[in-house]
Amino acid sequence: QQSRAHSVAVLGAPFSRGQKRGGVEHGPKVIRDAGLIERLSGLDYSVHDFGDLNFHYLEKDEPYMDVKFPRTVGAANKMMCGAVSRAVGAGHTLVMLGGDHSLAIGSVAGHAQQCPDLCLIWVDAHADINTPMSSPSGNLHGQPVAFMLKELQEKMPAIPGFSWMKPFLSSRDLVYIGLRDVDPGEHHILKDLGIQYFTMRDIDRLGIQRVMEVTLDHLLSRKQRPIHLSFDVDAFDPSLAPATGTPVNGGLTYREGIYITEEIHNTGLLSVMDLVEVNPMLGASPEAVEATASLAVDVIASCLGQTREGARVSIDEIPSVK
Ligand code: EXY
Ligand code: MN
Ligand code: MN
Ligand code: MN
Repeated sequence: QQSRAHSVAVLGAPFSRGQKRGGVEHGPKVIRDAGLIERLSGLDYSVHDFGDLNFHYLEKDEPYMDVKFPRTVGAANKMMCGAVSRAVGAGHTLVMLGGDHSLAIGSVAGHAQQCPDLCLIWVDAHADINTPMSSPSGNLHGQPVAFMLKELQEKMPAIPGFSWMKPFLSSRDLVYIGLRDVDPGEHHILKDLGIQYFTMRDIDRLGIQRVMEVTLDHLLSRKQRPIHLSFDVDAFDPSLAPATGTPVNGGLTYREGIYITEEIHNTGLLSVMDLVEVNPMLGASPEAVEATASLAVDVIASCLGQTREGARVSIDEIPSVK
């Protein structure tokens, strides 16, 4: 039996200003509608649904250089940071439901306030490590990791809306899994900082078992510490997760995705997870949206101990004939 917190908090983050497509703010609702709370309760947790954060979209929020909605995204993340910090401080394992991936800035920052020695596993088709200068789009959901890393401090301009935070993560405390759409500037940063990453090609070569072994060894061999998992649903192949804003062919299979989360659960160290970029307005059909949301629920349940072997909730003996 893995040691685990018996209290899970769920926090919805209906926010979309980190990118330009509408609909991702409805992610929390469709993931809840797919049965998240019931699934987690069935895993024997006491589940605290904290509801949704109430974000404010500023009416006047001019781009800074090319960065879109900087003050709105900055304020949302400040709120996120406080909420995550309080939940972790109160002893919950936290599940954050996005919303777009810019929200990870506040989620990881809030987690780090309580757990300064945390490590970060980023499962995504994208590296989300553009700086405002390297970004091809100006969208902040492609930049959250750049805000976190101490090593990039000098490459980051002072973006309005972000004066509340300072970079807090070392590049050696981060591992990427699932990459297959990395911009030139991002590739340069990954190489320059020596960040550990596994592209889909690496998963093809090594297999997901070896990828997870190296990932956990890289992050945990020096010391056991809290894990933050930031899971972008677009890491999955678009055939499995069609309802998302930036799909990229050739993604994770269902089994690879679930193996990743099972291994993370088995460490007993998962402390906060984000599940982001589910956009119900982009599914081609209601079935496509339901498939994506239901996949999100499977990922979260697996992170929290649902096994393919069964035996999660133990019984004492074979039921007797009545
Ligand atoms: N790399 C591209 C950009 O920075 O605009 C695309 C980023 C998509 C980010 C999605 C959420 O993971
Ligand atoms: Mn167990
Ligand atoms: Mn992402
Ligand atoms: Mn992505």
